[in-house]
Amino acid sequence: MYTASSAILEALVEAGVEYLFANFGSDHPGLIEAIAEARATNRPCPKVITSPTEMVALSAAHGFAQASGRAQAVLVHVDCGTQALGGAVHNAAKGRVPVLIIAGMSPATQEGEARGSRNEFIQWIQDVPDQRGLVRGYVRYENEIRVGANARQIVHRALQFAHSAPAGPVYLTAAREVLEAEVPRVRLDMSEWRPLAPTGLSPDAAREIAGALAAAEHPLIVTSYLGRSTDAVQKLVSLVEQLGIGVIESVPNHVNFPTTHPCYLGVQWNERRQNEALARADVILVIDSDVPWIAAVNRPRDGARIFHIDADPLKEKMPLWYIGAALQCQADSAQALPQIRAALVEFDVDPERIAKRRARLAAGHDAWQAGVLAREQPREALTAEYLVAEIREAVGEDAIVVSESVTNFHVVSQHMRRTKPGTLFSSGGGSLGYNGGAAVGVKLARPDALVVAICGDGSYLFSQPSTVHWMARRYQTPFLHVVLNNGGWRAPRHAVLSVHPEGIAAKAPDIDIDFPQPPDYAGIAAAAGGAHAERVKSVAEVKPALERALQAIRKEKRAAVIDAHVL
Ligand SMILES: Cc1ncc(C[n+]2csc(CCOP(=O)(O)OP(=O)(O)O)c2C)c(N)n1
Ligand SMILES: [Mg+2]
Repeated sequence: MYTASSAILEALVEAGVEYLFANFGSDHPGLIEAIAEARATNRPCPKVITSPTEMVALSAAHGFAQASGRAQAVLVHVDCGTQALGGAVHNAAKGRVPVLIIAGMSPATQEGEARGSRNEFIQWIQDVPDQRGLVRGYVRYENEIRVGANARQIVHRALQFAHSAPAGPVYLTAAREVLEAEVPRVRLDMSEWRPLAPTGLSPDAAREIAGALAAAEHPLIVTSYLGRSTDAVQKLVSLVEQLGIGVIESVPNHVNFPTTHPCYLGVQWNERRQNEALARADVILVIDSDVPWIAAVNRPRDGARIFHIDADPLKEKMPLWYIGAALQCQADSAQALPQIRAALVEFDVDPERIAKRRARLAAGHDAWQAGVLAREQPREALTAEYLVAEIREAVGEDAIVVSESVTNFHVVSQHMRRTKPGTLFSSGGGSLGYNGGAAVGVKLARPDALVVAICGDGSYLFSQPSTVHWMARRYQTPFLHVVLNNGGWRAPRHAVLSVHPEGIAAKAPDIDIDFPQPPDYAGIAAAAGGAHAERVKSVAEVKPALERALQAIRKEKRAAVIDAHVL
């Protein structure tokens, strides 16, 4: 039997989707039957990863796509399962991560008119006016597969959107009868379903930006997610070296530039102080960034010329956004950067001036590096800086780190000191709970890599660790999970202090954000997935705990959780 469900599975296989992160329900008999049939008849089918909660399913697909560049599929149950994806939809959208989400819908008939017609009470309860509206504000494309006959084409159209810049999640639904419908098998030529070809700069724009960078006294590049493309990182290094341009990362969610490079001037986050390099710069190229600076506390100097290149320069889904750019261009950074270099031939670039710039940048880089080194020295109490530096030394430069470290976001960015693109990710969004699922997804995409998730204690609970560690054992994706346990939620305290520094809350003994009786974080993972569990409270305990944890991962293929009590 070849049904619309068989066609959907076939489309996923021919599009290179390896995994279906699935949370099944009464809307899925057609798909479950088609999967069983594919297995029984040795037809190719994506591997099903049973996901006990939807948020973890989508976070895993998010991590997989970050590590591989490829969308996977997430299957959820009608409106309820869609809602249970929760903030993971926000994260995939904000992170511009390709993923295909498929949900069933309540059957459209109630008297047995077609196979799949309603036969359970819940199908009246789960019939809602606008199921797709639940995610419409977040997805790149959404549609209902209304007839089975073109289900395969619709899957490919959805994936085309998911992978075309700016990439993002897409959402398809289908009623139960449609998923059950027998359909003819169509012939498709996959070369007709490729994502949009990447775009470059117009020649005029390339010339204008090249001229400004060449003539600048203190040129600066600010980026957050250029590192989605390894190729772009290499091209950024070439441009920066040629001209002697400083680079800062602003809330990076990728490795955008080797942090040990002499032109690297560090990372900024929510610090409430002016970044010196930003204040000094006379020409600034913002390339692939959502928040290049926070103007109320940290901004370019008056008169600085700002250029902006981005896959999504208008920030189409952000109601408020502007950075005072003289020129904004929609382009792929890996295309745009060599165009700027090529355009430089038209301008006189004084080699002496470039040499001076390089020397000044190297001095700035050394000063930044010295600060990082000083902050990670051991102190009496266990600091996040020291812990992260020890993790860095223990896991090496090829380990892939996912970070959801909230008020320690910048600590992980700085002290992991990544050098290679694709070795550090954060969600790109603001809905906590990405970390554990993402680690499982990264490990599926890169089975040979050592995967490390570093998260806050609050974020650990948000990530549904019982689901995460059940999946980690079930699907053999052991990873190191480090909880930066600072006794609860520090971020809301920072927020209230920033708005009411002298307020009553600032002096109140309890503002309901501490976890005075914390759960046994590592024990949750041990109970749910047999993870190796460690708790460290002092500097001396860190190294041996990391060694034991890595041993458990490498030798016993078990995940390991370190509950680290940090300042
Ligand atoms: C889903 C979701 N709920 C609530 C918040 C608001 N929020 C932002 S930071 C934070 C606390 C995070 O705690 P933790 O992970 O321990 O990091 P810390 O602030 O202690 O560094 C909360 C609740 C959020 N961002 N996402
Ligand atoms: Mg915390």
